[in-house]
Formats: sequence, structure tokens, C-alpha cells
Amino acid sequence: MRSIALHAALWWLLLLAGATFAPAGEAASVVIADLEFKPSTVTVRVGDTVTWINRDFVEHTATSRNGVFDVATPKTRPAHWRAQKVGDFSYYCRLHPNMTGVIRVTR
Ligand SMILES: [Cu+2]
Repeated sequence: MRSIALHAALWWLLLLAGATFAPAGEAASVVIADLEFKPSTVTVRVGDTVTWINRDFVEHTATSRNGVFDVATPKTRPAHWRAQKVGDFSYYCRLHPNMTGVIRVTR
């Protein structure tokens, strides 16, 4: 019986973790660590959501060079952007401009 209760508790923890890091429609996650976007390039489809998870010790942004998005990526919670048109979107961090990445959006 005790192991069943333990399994149930672990299952709930997994569900909660999944709810935190995989909202509906999420297609790609970028982890920010050591002043880098990892992976630096992700590919999603139009309508998909990109999530940035900041595991660094400072705040960052994900800012596209063409002005399409400017997302603050606080340490406290994941940040999201929903891709709405096809293209390669180069982005950087406004606070640390040598942090760069690309979101590739396909149909
Ligand atoms: Cu930064």
C-alpha cells in the first residue's frame, strides 16, 4: 500500500512539472544558462509556442533583431512567444548582446 501511495505522489509531481514546462501548444524550449541560449537554434511551426527557461543568475531578454518580439525572461518563471509567421528570427539579449539565437519558423 505504501508503494502505491508513493507512486501516486510521484505521478502528481510529474504532472505538475509537465504543467509548468509544457503548456498546450508548446513546441520548443530554450534553456538559458551560462549566458547562452541552449539550443541556440530551434525550429517550430506557425502557431507553436517557444518557451524560454532562465536558469541563469541574472535576468535576460529574448529580443528579435527585426522587432517582431521582445520577451523578458525572468528567473522566476518561463517566458513564452507564439510564432505567427514563417521566417528565421535572429534574436539576442538586450542586456548581454553577445547572447544570440535563432527561431526558425516553418509552415
Ligand atoms: Cu542576458
